[in-house]
This record gives sequence, C-alpha cells and structure tokens, in this order.
Amino acid sequence: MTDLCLHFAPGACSRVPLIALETIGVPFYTQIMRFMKGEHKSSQFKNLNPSGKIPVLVVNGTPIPQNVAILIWLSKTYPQANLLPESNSSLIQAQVLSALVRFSADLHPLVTRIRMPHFFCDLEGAPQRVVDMATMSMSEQLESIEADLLSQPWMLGDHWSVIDAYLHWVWFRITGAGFDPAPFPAITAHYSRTLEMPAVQRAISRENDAEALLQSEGLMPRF
Ligand SMILES: N[C@@H](CCC(=O)N[C@@H](CS)C(=O)NCC(=O)O)C(=O)O
Repeated sequence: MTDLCLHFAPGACSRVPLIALETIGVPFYTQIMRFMKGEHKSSQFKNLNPSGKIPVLVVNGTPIPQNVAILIWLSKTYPQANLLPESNSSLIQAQVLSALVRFSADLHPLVTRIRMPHFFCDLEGAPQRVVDMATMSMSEQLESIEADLLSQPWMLGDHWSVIDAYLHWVWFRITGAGFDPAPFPAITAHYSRTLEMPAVQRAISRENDAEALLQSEGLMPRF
C-alpha cells in the first residue's frame, strides 16, 4: 500500500490537497507544521521542500512539494476520484492545467498579501496599502469567476474538481480577513455548496483537531 503523509496546518493552503485526499478516500496520515517553532525553516523540512512551505505530500518517502504538483499526482494516481477531468487532447489538458495554475500563481499570492501584508512591506502604514492593492487585484480576478459561476455550478462546468477546492480555500481565507462578499453572490453560493461536501467537512474536521492541539501547545499562528 502507498504510504502517504501530508504536511499541513490549519487554515493553510494545504486544505486543498487535504480535501483531495479526503475525496479519494485513500488512507493517509498527516504531520502538523508548527510555524511558531520555525519548523518550516528547519533543514530537516527544507529537505522536503527547499521553499520552506506547506503543503508537502510525502509518497513512500519521496516528497512532492507545491499544490499543483501534488494535485496532479493525486489526480493521475487515483483517476477514479475525478479530481481533474481526463482527456487525450493535449490542448484540453493544457486548459485544465492553466485553470489550476491560475489559482496557485495568480490568486494564491494575492491571498498571502491580504492575510500577511507585513511579509511584503513593513514600513509604517504600508501593510494596509498592500492589503488594499491586493484586494483590488483579487476583486478583478474574481469578476470572471463570478461570471462563470452564474451559469455553471463548478469551476469547470457541471462537475466538481480540485479547482473548486482551491476556490473554496481562497474564499475562506479572504472573507476571513474582511473581504466583502457582497459583489460575489455566485462565489458565496459555491462556497456554501463546498461546505456541504463530506470530504470538505472531513478536511475541516482534521484542521479543527490540529488547531485544538496547536492552541493547547500555545503554537497556533495568527496568519
Ligand atoms: N506555491 C506554493 C505556496 C505554498 C504556500 O504559500 N504555503 C504557505 C501556507 S498557505 C506557507 O507554508 N507559508 C510559510 C512561509 O511562507 O513562510 C504551493 O502552491 O504549494
């Protein structure tokens, strides 16, 4: 049996592969990242991901860092879970990859600016400006997603994919930081639909358990 360990933290973007793993239903275990102890900066963890970031999925001892790489590996390894649509057309494959990478390369960095603006500029008053500018860019990005979701239930059409799990996480993080949901009713409804999915509920439950543990250790990060 394949040995799968996901390095994750409550609230972090590791929720996306966590949802993917829960959707597949394969046995896996988890390793909680203790950011407050600087574990992500340790040489031990950097052997798994030189960028010092989660998620990392360790497969039979071999690490896969980066959300996109993890999600594609899971999708190809467990095709029955339909995490991403399969196609023999390289053009369609490229379109699906493009939709996924949009989240990791375009939207995700904006989430980071909205949640942790001091990582980008710590001059007095600057973090708020970072938030404001990232919020404007995020709103622009979300306009096209809102338009799509007004005519289809999921990001790629009629069928859920892990791209919907990525949108779920983006929305969770930005609305949790005060982003105004009012102009985006279709995305709000999409988020509600994802919350009803058992795999999403199991992923959140794992995060809640991890959060309780980190709280008890005084190591729950505010990020
Ligand atoms: N490109 C990476 C980004 C991962 C990422 O930003 N992870 C955050 C948590 S959401 C992290 O570990 N941050 C720690 C840090 O930057 O020090 C991916 O898609 O996996």
